Amino acid sequence: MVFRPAQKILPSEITPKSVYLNRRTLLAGSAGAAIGSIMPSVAHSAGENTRVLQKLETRPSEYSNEDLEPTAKEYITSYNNFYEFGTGKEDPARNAHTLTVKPWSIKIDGLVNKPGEYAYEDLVPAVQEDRIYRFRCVEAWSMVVPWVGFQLSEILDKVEPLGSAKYVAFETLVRPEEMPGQSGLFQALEWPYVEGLRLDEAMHPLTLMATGLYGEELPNQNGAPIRLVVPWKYGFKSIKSIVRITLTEQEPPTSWNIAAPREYGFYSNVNPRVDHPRWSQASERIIGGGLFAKRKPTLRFNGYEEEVGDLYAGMDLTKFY
Ligand SMILES: Nc1nc2c(c(=O)[nH]1)N[C@H]1C(S)=C(S)[C@@H](COP(=O)(O)O)O[C@H]1N2
Ligand SMILES: [Mo]
Repeated sequence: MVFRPAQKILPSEITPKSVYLNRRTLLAGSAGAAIGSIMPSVAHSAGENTRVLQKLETRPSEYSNEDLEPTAKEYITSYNNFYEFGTGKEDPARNAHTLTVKPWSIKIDGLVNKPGEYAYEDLVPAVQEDRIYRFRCVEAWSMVVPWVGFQLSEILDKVEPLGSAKYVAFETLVRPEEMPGQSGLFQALEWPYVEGLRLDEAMHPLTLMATGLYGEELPNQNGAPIRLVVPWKYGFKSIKSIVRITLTEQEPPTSWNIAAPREYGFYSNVNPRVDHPRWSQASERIIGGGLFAKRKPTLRFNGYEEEVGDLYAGMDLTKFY
């Protein structure tokens, strides 16, 4: 069993706020010098993102990897992929403060009994769960993130998928006035950023809608106010700042598959045995592990094989990459 029983202590209580909020604490020691030199962006993120992140009401979860040490908040919030704000790892933390995240609503349509424009407040439960998950990017780096969220299945149960629904499609906001990566000459991807899951993957208890991390609301650069987290798949499946969810019969198009179909498939389950055409997926670099940290062997389904392996029984995972 991967998961230990839920504990009473929440991750937000384990790490004192001063440790994860205050950059100076990290930079005080000699290790801080190295952090500063490889991650010059940290200085920007704290000062310029002025949105006050509310503390969230949470409860423990049996699906949390309580045995894993979360990556420091400094790294989770300053080393990001969010191409709507630029392609550099430090761009989202520097640029995303301009995004308006309140009010927020999600349009839910397609093959459901109860389509509509749902206000954020109508979808997000008052008390959410603390879930520590591994997070593995297709670029072969990884973190451990203490998310706050609730199961996507709660939303799907509410809108009642029709029997013909086989897939769930997701869309990120398009708002070039507030998203510098969506304006200008160079556009890294087609907008909106789109992603999708098979309905059974979407209904799986590990599939999370995250609204926070480290016990507080999501910083904009991490996909505020609400994003998907699918811990056994490469990070690009975990689409940020979601404004639309559509139930479909056909497999929906996905952004990275459109951009480079040979390199990024629809499934994108973490798989150390199927290399990316341009690099190995056998091991990963641990973000925040220090300059001389050893690479960690990558786990099948990112360590969640016991929970999700059955979803892919009989499938050739080299073909369905
Ligand atoms: N809308 C949108 N969602 C996105 C991305 C993006 O560029 N735009 N990047 C993806 C990729 S490649 C990764 S690794 C994760 C990064 O999440 P994090 O910045 O919270 O670590 O977000 C994913 N979701
Ligand atoms: Mo990624």
